[in-house]
Amino acid sequence: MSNRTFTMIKPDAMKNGHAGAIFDRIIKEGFRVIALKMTKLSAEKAGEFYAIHKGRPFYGELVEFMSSGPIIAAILEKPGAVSSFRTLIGATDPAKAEANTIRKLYATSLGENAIHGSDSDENAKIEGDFFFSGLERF
Ligand code: 3AN
Repeated sequence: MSNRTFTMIKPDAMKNGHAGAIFDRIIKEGFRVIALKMTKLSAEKAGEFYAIHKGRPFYGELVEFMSSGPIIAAILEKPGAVSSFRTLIGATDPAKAEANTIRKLYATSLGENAIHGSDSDENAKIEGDFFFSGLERF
């Protein structure tokens, strides 16, 4: 079990002014920030990041949304980071997310759901490497 995960605060949460509150919550839940940046994905880069979903009916919509505005990307550290962070963000569909999870509090809809969290240690490494070089990690 690795102790790192990768997250993005998505364009809906950025646009709706929730980034500060979300980040504050993440820190209060005991995650240490290893790497952090605000950036904007091109449609091509968003497509690459979500390549696993290519062919799904929502892929085009997802790529369009994720390249629609800035995001904040981060690598976070905590024991059992991947599962602990997935619990903190809640279910993909905010309507089904547990009370007080980040998606329940801040997500707009199933497609525009405020925050990403890696679903495995393997993907956490792939996703962190997608955004950050060694020089950007602390
Ligand atoms: P999660 O982000 O909870 O791991 P995934 O990996 O199944 O969920 O989906 C990646 C992203 O694709 C979701 N965060 C959401 O924005 C979008 N998505 C997933 N399922 C749907 C769906 N049925 N309709 C629209 N968008 C979806």
